[in-house]
Amino acid sequence: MTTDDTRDTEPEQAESTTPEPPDEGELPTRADGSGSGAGTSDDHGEGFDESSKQDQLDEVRERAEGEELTSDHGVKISETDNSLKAGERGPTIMEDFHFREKMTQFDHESIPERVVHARGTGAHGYFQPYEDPELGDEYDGLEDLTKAKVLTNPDQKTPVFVRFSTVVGSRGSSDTVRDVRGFATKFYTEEGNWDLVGNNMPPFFIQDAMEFPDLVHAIKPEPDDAMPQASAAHDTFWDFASLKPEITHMIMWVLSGRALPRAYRMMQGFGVHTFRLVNDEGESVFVKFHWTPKLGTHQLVWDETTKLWGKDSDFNRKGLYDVIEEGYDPEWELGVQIFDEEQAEAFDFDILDPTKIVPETEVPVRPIGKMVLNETPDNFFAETEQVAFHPGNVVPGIDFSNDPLLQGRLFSYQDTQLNRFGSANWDEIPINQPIAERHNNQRAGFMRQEINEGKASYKPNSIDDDDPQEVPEAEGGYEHYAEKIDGKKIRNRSESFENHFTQARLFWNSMSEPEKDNIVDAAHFELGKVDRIEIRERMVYDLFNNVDHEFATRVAEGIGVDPPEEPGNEMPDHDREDPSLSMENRTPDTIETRKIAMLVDDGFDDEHVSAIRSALEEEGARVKIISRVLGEKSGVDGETVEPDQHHVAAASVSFDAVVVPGGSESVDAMHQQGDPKHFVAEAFKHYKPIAAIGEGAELFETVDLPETEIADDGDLVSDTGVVTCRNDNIDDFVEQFRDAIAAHRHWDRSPEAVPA
Ligand code: HDE
Repeated sequence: MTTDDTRDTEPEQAESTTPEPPDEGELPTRADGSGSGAGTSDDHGEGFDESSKQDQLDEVRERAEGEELTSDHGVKISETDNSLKAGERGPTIMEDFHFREKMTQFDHESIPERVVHARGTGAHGYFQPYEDPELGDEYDGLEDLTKAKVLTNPDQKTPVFVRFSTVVGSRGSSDTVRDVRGFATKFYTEEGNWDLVGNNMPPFFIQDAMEFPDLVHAIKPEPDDAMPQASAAHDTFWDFASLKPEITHMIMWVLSGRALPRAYRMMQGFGVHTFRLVNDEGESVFVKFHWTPKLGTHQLVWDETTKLWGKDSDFNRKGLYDVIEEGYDPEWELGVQIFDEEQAEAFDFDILDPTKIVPETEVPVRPIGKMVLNETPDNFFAETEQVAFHPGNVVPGIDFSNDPLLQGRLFSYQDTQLNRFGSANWDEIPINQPIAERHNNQRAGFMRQEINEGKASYKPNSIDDDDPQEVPEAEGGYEHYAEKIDGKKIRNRSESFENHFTQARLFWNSMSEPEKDNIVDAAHFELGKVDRIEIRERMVYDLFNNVDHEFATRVAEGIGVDPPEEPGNEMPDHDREDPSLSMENRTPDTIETRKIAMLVDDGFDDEHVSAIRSALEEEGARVKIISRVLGEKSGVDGETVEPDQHHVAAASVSFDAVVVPGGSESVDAMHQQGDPKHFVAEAFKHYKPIAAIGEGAELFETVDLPETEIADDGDLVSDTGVVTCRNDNIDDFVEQFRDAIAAHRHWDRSPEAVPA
């Protein structure tokens, strides 16, 4: 977001028919477009709505435009480039308060980065439950299951701030590393803040919070040489992993394309742990939270990610920022899996074990609402860096399970904020403040902002009428679910946490062949970086061979380990699959927000350029013109275009697809340049849709795309996502290209021989 003036309006819409977020008061529809609703009355507190958080932040926003320079204490400053000296060439004088203040502020302007999830990016938006019963017969709302209004009142848009992150890398590391992604949402609900601090993968590495420091020490850069940065591909991580069979399921996810998300807006999110919902009667069911992106769940490929480290290392951060600023507001559907004690008992895993998922084949995901991110922060430090999440922030109707990982997190997050902010008053930082009113006797500490009036800061008190008053549960006071617990104090792990391979195998079975290939390739890279052979052997024999024998054999063959002769003793005897696990089944038919490179030079075919651009933009794609140098380019019929980027700065890895329009002069010029040919070859190598029309198709012939048919005169050919056209039918050409873009990646290619 940029100025105060534009804050209350929607970001400027791109020149396209990009769907706009619903107007204030409009009821939400399903992320897939179904459902609608008629307006109903708002029974919530007066003035609480989607913009409540922004209104609150407005009070502390500061803009220096047109203002005078002052010290922190309001004294006008006459000169800020030269320190005060004893004589023109003499030493600096201590009394220079402006120098001292400026330098002290600078010396202290960094705070400790997060020990994990240091690199991230954030955005504002809102969450709104769907209107009951627009989702079909099955849906009957959650009112009977939870008293949390944030999840049940379709008239309520609750403001949110979401921070996405990588886990392992430090604050300045690259975005596209192989890693889990954090997906943390702060809901500023009318009943207080609720933080859903999740990841983009539903299981976790370990089963008990006690193991977290070990996991993180193992995966972070090694302690002696501080290498490698932002990567698991080193001995200590795989040493730890190979000795912890419970990690196997998560390892399968981390080796898959899930760890290389195309964009934050194309990523699922999961609450990971089992939580509880609690209703007005104090009854409880278990719940797992799922975020499903409207734009599909998509991945990058490994070679592409490594190039992005250098060419576009802010790729995911920039991706989120750009789409919101350009007016395409990313959207997710919130879904829940609900199950009770009895169902939980019947599963072949323990619902308290965070290395397990509840397969969607067992309990379907029930959609309950949508989240839209529609505003970028004004200040990265004040908002994205200082936002502080805590899974212990829950509201009435949402409660914890006994998952030992979750229980440990309830301590760690508060503690970590003390380290980051040096004060228990981190909740007073504007981005962390609830919108709900708060009154209590915690009134002091470092950097206290609020001025609490009154004499009594204790309870009970008679001096101030015993205020602030406790609130009975029936009137909205938080009450923990009264779970009956009867047990011995014991440092132990439940036997029900022991099944380590069933779901790892379920995941492997559910992958398409290209996804399996990706997993094997990833294992070759990761374990190929491990020096110690015994670690590589343990991974193959003790873990992978208990998932799938063929998988273990394929991994072994690439990393100098003798392939196992027999399947492992613990390999589960099942061939179950869960289609929801494969990203290939999460590809909706849309090209919205995809970034398309159009390669041109002077003498391009005007009709091609305008027809392709308008047709794709009409469906919400973002077309960018790329040329050898910046500055106006002219078409044969006199149209001009202003390139968005030039070859020295642009790379195919930053785009989803590439198209080369005709125009003999333009294409001849590109024949003389290496960059456009490399651009096309590299996009092909990364399985992206590529298209060329008219003379543009000649460029594809020069590039020599293996086993791919290119259109002859009079033809239109679409072959494994390569669309070429040598006739006048531009409409059909664009349609084929559009479908190829919607498919995202074309795995049925053989790009191995492409020199890119
Ligand atoms: Fe975190 N985690 N975590 N984690 N985590 C942190 O808190 C921790 C876990 C997650 O954008 C830290 O404020 C422990 C699971 C996200 O600001 C820290 C354990 C899941 C973020 C911490 C876990 C997560 C964090 C570091 C095992 C998915 C970034 C900075 C018991 C459900 C939030 C901070 C943001 C951040 C501890 C495991 C997600 C140290 C002890 C499981 C998305 O408190």
